[in-house]
Amino acid sequence: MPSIFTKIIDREIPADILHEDDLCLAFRDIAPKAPTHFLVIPKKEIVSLADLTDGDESIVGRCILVASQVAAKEGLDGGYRLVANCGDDGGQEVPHLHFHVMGGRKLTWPPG
Ligand code: IU
Repeated sequence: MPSIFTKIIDREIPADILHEDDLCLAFRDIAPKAPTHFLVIPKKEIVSLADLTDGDESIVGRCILVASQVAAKEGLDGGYRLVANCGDDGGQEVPHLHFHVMGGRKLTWPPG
């Protein structure tokens, strides 16, 4: 089942897109938890980290590289956090793999 993020990839619903390439998309989180909060998602419909296979290495690598590059463009010079929630216990709500990038304030650790 395509998730809402597939609709964002397909431009069926709007999003503030920060980066797009052949493998992934970065866009601002609709409910930001930090002054800067964006998501990086693979275009491939992968549900979560738990569903990755060997062939997905380049996709995940690109997503993390894009996270770093967009964070730099967003001016997150003081640092930021990269998070991927996985499954119910991990607090994942949208069943399409995504990496949160949050910054612009001092983040606490550990998360709840
Ligand atoms: P989670 O890791 O699955 O809990 O995070 C999903 C995120 O997707 C969450 O931060 C939402 O605010 C965000 N989001 C969004 O940016 N746009 C949407 O249309 C929907 C969720 I639905």
